[in-house]
Amino acid sequence: MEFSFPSGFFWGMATAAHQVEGGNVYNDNWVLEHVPGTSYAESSGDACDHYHLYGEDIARLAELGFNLYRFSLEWARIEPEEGEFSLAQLEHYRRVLAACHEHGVTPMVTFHHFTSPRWLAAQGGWEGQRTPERFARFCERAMAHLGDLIPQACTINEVNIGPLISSIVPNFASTRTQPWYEEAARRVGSDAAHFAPFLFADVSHGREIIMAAHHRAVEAIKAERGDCQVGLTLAMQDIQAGPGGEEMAAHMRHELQDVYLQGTQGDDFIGVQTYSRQRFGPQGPLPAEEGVELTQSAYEFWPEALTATIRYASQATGLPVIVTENGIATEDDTRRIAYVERALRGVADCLREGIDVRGYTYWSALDNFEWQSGFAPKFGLIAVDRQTQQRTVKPSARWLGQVAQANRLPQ
Ligand code: GCO
Repeated sequence: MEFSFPSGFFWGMATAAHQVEGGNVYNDNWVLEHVPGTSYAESSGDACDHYHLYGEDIARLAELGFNLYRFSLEWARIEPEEGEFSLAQLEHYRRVLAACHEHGVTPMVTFHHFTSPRWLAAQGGWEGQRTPERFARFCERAMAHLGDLIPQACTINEVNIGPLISSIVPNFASTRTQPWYEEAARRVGSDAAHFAPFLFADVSHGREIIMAAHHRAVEAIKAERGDCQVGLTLAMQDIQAGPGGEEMAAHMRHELQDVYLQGTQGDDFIGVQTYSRQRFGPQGPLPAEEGVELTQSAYEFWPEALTATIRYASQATGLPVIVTENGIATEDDTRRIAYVERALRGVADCLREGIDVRGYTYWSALDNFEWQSGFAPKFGLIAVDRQTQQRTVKPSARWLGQVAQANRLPQ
């Protein structure tokens, strides 16, 4: 069935600073990538050199028909030492924001997307009691310089990523006892017990700190610009019960989703990020079901997860939903189109049911640095030759751009 989206619907592409900019040498992740024996497949290096090529990337996105660009500010560039703010770097992001506005693209700015300055990591990172106040100070300074150009903001990307990873990756907690992790801790001037980059923070200390940081950030952003639409984003899976797994699935929904969704009161929207489903049995996570296609990141090809998570987030919070990330890692671009089309049919169903969905953002604009997996997984709508930094628009980008421009999903 053909479906017309509400007028003003956001059609976005997303990136994150560390995954595309290149040369982000001042943050904690750079250290993790560079210690001997690291579990990172490779260094982020020059990434997609988006730090210099943002102009052409934003122009291309607009030309393809998209009207929103979600990207993140790199805290470690803006505040490379505690309390030392770089006006030159703030000016860089002013130019990025201006490029969006010049092309009629709404910028959606993420203030924290996984990476943090080394000095923060040296002081307890995302288990440090003073981190919320330090993060709020950064948000305040960034907003003071950039706020007039920021209508939409995400405070923290995937507030629940730590517990999510440890619930599905066996022995993830033991990472912190590995020699390479200890060496990274030493390099930032800490020790393994106190070195807590965002992706490795222990949930028993981390959750309250992360949510406090979110609340302080909302205040700081709103104080500078009251009409800025602010929310957090959540890594959501359609959590399903396998045989006998009802209780475990309900427990995981509570731990990974509800406790965070409950902390969004007063926000302007909830950012839903979904890639797949996850089934649980009585003892824990179940492997992919036999016969279900796998993506490059070994997730089940399960675009219907988006419908389920939009409904879940909307019902739990009563807030408008923005899909801040949805996508697939694949070398086969026809599977990307198939995935997005099915996901969008689900968004259309949610809108028909009366759920206030404001936009759909595809992860990612570019083939980029996928954290520990390096550059192998291809999430991008646009391919990047990392020798020449030349971009190649994939058919999926044109397909989704046409849907965006028409604001309509064809039959
Ligand atoms: C996340 C992040 C992105 C990832 C994407 C694909 O959701 O983990 O926001 O940084 O690259 O999700 O795994």
